Amino acid sequence: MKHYFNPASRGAITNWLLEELKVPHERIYIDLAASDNDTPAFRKLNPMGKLPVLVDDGAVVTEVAAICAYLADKFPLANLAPPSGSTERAIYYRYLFVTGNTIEPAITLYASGISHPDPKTAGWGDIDRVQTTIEQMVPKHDWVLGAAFSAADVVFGGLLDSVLRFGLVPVSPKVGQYVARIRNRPAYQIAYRARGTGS
Ligand SMILES: N[C@@H](CCC(=O)N[C@@H](CS)C(=O)NCC(=O)O)C(=O)O
Repeated sequence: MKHYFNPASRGAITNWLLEELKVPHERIYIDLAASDNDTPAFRKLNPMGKLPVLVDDGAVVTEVAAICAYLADKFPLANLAPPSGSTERAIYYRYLFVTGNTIEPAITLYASGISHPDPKTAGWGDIDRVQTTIEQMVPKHDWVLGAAFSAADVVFGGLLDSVLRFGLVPVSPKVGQYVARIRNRPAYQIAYRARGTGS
């Protein structure tokens, strides 16, 4: 299994999931400043030229949520994904998909000082609705599925961790406390120790 990664990219989130799972894999460092992601070989893997990318048994998986969901299912002993067809699985999917489809685009635009001219048509709506959604979806205690930590916390919590780190939008103390719980996880701390070192 190959993980194309840079610690200063969203690959830090998939790296954290790999650390939660403790599965052996080959880490391939992609230097974005040196345009390693612009090479024909890399573009063949991911025409978007973006990190992270996971290659496993000939399957190329891109997108943070897809990689995390795939790995959580592939290594069930770690209990990072609820059973298929369960109520918990429904909630789990919601967190996996809302993060990249809805929360991230709205926050990215907002942080760039742009508002979409037609938020009713744009799938991610507007920043006010997204902030309300974050506030409602962040758990008061524990994790998004209750006592059981899951890959949904890595995806959803991983984005909120970046939102706080870069001060992208104001958040409530409840969100801050959830991110503090995320940052307290041993696997998070090991994964993020690599951040900025290029290792
Ligand atoms: N939607 C993608 C976003 C990936 C992404 O934007 N990665 C950035 C780094 S954080 C990247 O590789 N940028 C390099 C580029 O666009 O040239 C995902 O969830 O994986």
